[in-house]
Amino acid sequence: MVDNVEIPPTHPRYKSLIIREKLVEGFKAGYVVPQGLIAHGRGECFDYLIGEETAPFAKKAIDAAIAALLLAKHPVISVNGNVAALTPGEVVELANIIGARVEINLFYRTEDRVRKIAEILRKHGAQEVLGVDDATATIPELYSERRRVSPKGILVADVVLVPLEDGDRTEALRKMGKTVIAIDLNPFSRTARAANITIVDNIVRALPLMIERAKELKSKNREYLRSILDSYNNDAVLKEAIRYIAERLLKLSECGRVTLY
Ligand code: PTJ
Repeated sequence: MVDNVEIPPTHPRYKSLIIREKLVEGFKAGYVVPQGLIAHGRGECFDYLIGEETAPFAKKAIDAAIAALLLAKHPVISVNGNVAALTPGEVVELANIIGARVEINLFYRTEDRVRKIAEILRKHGAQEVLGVDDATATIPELYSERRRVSPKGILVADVVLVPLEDGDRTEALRKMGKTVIAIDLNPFSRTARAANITIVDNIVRALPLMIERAKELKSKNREYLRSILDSYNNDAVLKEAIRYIAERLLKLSECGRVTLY
């Protein structure tokens, strides 16, 4: 039930509508920004293009991402408004499995939003949330509110997971020598191209798969994890994503009919 309007589970776009409603609820509660709704629309469009399922290129990136996070000394998962609305429980669960810290980092930072997002994460079991009262350090050469980071978190992290990100911070974090893992449905975005590892998938599918893989890979030795990372090539994975979309569209354009009736 949303605003007294029932979304029937039989609706062909039920899952997608429920995801939208989570963001709208977050917007009404004041922790998702209007720009977050626009960002989601862009994501939805790319999700249509990849067929709304996790493709092989995303699975490769997920394996590399988990290997990097498990090998890291100071892994950090960065959380913004959209992430808090869509996957708060999954962020906390993944952080617990891989031993990562969770830090709130917002493009449109206000103390009120930070407080609300921290509350949501704590409600989902987070013992520690960085970036609340301790965002006292700054990322050099970054002039947006995203520059404010915790000295215990992103500042000293060697690997940072940045879901639904804007490109500037990814580039700035790379310049600081950090390994950046992005989750971004748009394989053409600056973030996707600047990250070391880009998971081109919807965060609502990617995070549960990351949790599954983290449980499996956690027992493997460091050499095994290193071999996954060494054989990973982000440029090749992004090209695979673009080719996948192009071939899928070509196939659709050549099939008998694309109309429903
Ligand atoms: O909460 P704040 O203040 O930190 O602001 C968050 C937003 C998302 C508004 C801010 O980071 C922003 O403006 O992001 P961009 O530059 O619009 O980039 C967001 C990227 O995430 C776009 O490339 C979208 O395609 C992608 N995206 C949107 N929804 C999803 C997604 N990727 C994966 N899963 C999604 N559900």
